[in-house]
Amino acid sequence: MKKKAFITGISGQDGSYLAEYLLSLDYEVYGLVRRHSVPENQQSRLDRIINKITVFYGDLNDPLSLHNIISKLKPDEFYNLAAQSHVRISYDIPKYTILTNGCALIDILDIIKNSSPETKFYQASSSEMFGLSVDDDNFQRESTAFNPVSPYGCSKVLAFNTVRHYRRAYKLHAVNGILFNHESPRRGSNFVSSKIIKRACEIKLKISSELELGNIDSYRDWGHSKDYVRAMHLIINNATSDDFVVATGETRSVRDMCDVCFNYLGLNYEDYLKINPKFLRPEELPYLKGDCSKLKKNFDWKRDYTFESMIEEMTNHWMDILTGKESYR
Ligand code: F7E
Repeated sequence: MKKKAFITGISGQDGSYLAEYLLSLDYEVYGLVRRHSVPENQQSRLDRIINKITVFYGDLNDPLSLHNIISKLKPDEFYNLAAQSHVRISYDIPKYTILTNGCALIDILDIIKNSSPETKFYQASSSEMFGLSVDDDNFQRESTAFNPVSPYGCSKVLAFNTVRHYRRAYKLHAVNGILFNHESPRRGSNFVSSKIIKRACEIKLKISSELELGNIDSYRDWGHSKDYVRAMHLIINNATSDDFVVATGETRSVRDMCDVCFNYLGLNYEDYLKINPKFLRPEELPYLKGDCSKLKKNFDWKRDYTFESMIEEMTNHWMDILTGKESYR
């Protein structure tokens, strides 16, 4: 019998790549989407696979909708990828962010405990939980203390701890993947990677003349979403419930990202960059670099993309979109 996987956030960057990956492993794939007024926008990342998956309407903030689905479906694997995932916006809607990303976990895990206790549960935890904490060797890892600097980071710490609590108290197979930043052509255009790359392509095509950013001297550990969804599947299927960092072990600044992308297009970012305080955050997270040696020790996982090859793929994608060529990656 085929295994059943249920993915919240299936229409997002990670959800859509994970759905494709699980289909390739012969899973039955189910997912949760929220009602949107323009469904075309919401489901564009699922266009290629929409006939191979089953999508339910629901919401993390509506436990009844989740109960109705989970108690009937009883999935083998539940991936909780849905979230208010934008850190800057979380300062504008802090309570909504904490309710959706944090408090909703209590309902979800209780539904699993009561109606489908054999379901394996994966929580999309985030490097944003580390905030200002860095170990002496300049890495963050599973043992690094959490010191979040945003409502988003706080919400993810709540979810992380709720998962651990349900695993210890009720013996659920519930795990956290602590993912550092990960990008792709499917990244939303208000995250910095897509924002820089889309605008650089527009400048190259003379549609735009300027790139406005906030803090360009913050450092992030940037991987590719396609590489990271493979790690999610390994982590949820680990023999014991455990938590793993997923990262590249390299850190690059926002400035570096501008440099690599503009260079690839034969441009100099300094000719176009303007700093706009509107894009600064009330509290900044200056530096992230993840140590994923625990993941590599436990599983045969390695990444296919480098920072440069990811930026090239994203740049080619946006060039195709802006010049009217079909592009689906
Ligand atoms: O910002 C700086 C900004 O919004 C990256 C999410 O997936 O990863 C992501 O969170 C950096 C920050 O991602 C602009 O201050 C400068 O230092 O692409 P971002 P993020 O906040 O790191 C974590 C791991 C998650 O879990 C989140 O869900 O870029 N930055 N200027 C800017 N950022 C944006 N968005 N826009 C700017 O104009």
